Amino acid sequence: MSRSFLETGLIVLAMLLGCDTQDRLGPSGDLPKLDPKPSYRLGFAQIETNIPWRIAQTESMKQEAAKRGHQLICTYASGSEAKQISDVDSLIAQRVDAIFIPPRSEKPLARAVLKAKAAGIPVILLDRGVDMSIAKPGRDYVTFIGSDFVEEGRMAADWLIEATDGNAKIIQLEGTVGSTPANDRQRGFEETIVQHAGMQIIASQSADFARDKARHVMETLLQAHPEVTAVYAHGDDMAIGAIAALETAGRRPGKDVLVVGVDGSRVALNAVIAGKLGATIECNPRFGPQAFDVLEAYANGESIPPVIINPDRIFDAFNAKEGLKTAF
Ligand code: GYE
Repeated sequence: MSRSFLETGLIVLAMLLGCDTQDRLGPSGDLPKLDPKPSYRLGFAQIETNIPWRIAQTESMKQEAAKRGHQLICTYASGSEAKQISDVDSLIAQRVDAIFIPPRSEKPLARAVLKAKAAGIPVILLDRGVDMSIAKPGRDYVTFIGSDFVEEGRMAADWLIEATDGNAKIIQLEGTVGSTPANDRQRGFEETIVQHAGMQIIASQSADFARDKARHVMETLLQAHPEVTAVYAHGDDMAIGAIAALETAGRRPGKDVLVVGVDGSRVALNAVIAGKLGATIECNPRFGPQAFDVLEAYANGESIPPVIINPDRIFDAFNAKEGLKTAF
């Protein structure tokens, strides 16, 4: 297909500006529109149902939808990317007005976002991102709402550096492979500890954000690395699993092995109060009010920033009780 002089000129200009030509040419560059309506039929393609963080997020989405009079069709992917992709397909087939997705991992779900876009359905990403070389905010999906996970990793590292005087042999329990929080919590943590010669990661392995997996992984790692003095878990459930493994092995979590987690969950805050967990970095799962505010603003034609970051606190022995008042 031959291009007009003007098209060729625009392509060259876009290339010079470092932009994907799709951004500028043709209707595929546009985000699907959402007409302002008093009530929507919406999809929420949730990852799983069985961890407190996910349960709290789903609850918050359902409550807020009900409060505002929207219908929310929830699907649950049982922790499987393939199922989450087919859930998005089914929401597309049901012609919902828009879809909220917390992508289990970045690459596979980027394709699902593009499919929804091709079907003319706007997508808002909640709490996890997609591979931005495949799908871009403001072009392929409306926005990402969630935490700055790199910053969370830095906060966990800063706490551990201070608590250990910059000397620790660390086991890192990573979240789901290829997911934004696992990638970025690892990056923020490692970038920070690298500046301290005494902070050393002796083993790093995924436990998929799950408590039982973390307990098993930790049991094995403990045998290979009895010299461990600290555990950094990308999620509180894994931190709790690690604490259980440490106790089974006769180690004293919080005393001879310091543990730091992320999420600020109720069970984690109680572990902080019990002296077994050193600290947990907040990552609030209650997305409902914000998610629907953004959706409605988008429908009203307001310009939406491509990334919307929620601020997080750190909970340790000083403020864990305070955190319990609103914890999930
Ligand atoms: O930290 C973890 C959950 O994507 C930010 O997912 C979320 C993470 C959260 O499984 O506990």
